[in-house]
Amino acid sequence: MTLATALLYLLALGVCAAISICVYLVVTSPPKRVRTAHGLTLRSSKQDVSLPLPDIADNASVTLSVVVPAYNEEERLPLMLDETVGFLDQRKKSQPDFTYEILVVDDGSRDRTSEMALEYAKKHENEHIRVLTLAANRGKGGAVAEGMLRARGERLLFADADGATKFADIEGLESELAKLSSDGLGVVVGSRAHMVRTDAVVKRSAIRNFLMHSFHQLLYVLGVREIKDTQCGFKLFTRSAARSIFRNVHVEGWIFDVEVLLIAMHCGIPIGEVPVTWHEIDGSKVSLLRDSIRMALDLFTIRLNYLLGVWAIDLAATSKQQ
Ligand SMILES: Nc1nc2c(ncn2[C@@H]2O[C@H](COP(=O)(O)OP(=O)(O)OP(=O)(O)O)[C@@H](O)[C@H]2O)c(=O)[nH]1
Ligand SMILES: *[C@@H]1O[C@H](CO)[C@@H](O)[C@H](O)[C@H]1NC(C)=O
Ligand SMILES: [Mg+2]
Repeated sequence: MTLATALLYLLALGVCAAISICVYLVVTSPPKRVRTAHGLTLRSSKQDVSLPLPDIADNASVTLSVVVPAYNEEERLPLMLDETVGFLDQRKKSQPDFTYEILVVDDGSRDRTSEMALEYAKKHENEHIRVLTLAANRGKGGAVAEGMLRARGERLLFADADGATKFADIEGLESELAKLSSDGLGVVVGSRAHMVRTDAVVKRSAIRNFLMHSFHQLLYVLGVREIKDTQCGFKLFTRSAARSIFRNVHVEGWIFDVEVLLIAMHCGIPIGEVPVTWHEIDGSKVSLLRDSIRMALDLFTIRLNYLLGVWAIDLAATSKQQ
């Protein structure tokens, strides 16, 4: 066997391997969820019974919804709620028309996250806090999507339960959204890109920073180029944008933010990015190695499925009437 034939065999082997990996990723990728009320309970501190579930297709009935995905967050959540409620009650005082809801989405926690949130609401006599409990754990993407589809706001923010972002930074997102949204469509994402040269990032472990840079390279190759920080847990949507996007998502894990942005781009929804204050909070639930591999595979899955047309964006689901 000559060197040339050996190389040819090797090449053929490589192509076969690549094709098998692609087929595997497409075959094992999640279908779009059929959204039902099954396994969802919505409660406030007032009633013990489950409230009727609102639908993102309905008209808004509050000004702002804050959706908080929470998985085993009984320890970190109260502090986040203090800050959020403090800010929003203050705004309510200065703007009598302003109304809000905080929708804590308990992602099938094994601790007392839901009970904690309800007790918090009762103790502070806050009727704006609602708790949506998912029967089983779905991942951050699943929790955010279910929350968005059951929220009532004209505008909808999702914010991490650890309170890593200073809540007052929502003002920057709101003014950017007011500027860029057209036809009621718009998304503004919080960004930590300005912090890359600061201690918060430099002091992180080398492996973490290496993974962060690789992730950015991968995103660039996959076509997400305008947005510097896709993963920040602080994103604001108009109601129409949330309706278009969250009825079309497939991915429920950590990488869901990328699919959210890809759908927004596909639908021609304007996207803005605004710097936010961010402090690393202890108790992160991300496992570096396992979640990095998962995220890289999911990225390819997303790209392949849209490329091959296996996942299609249902534009009818994005229209208002329905
Ligand atoms: N780990 C995990 N978090 C979830 C899940 N569902 C929802 N979340 C929420 O996702 C948010 C982000 O979690 P963090 O552990 O702070 O992770 P992170 O902020 O992406 O990562 P760090 O930069 O390490 O803080 C929190 O509000 C979690 O409660 C889940 O299934 N697993
Ligand atoms: C929702 O709002 C639109 C426009 O403001 C209005 O025409 C429609 O009747 C409203 N629908 C309901 C169910 O209130
Ligand atoms: Mg965090």
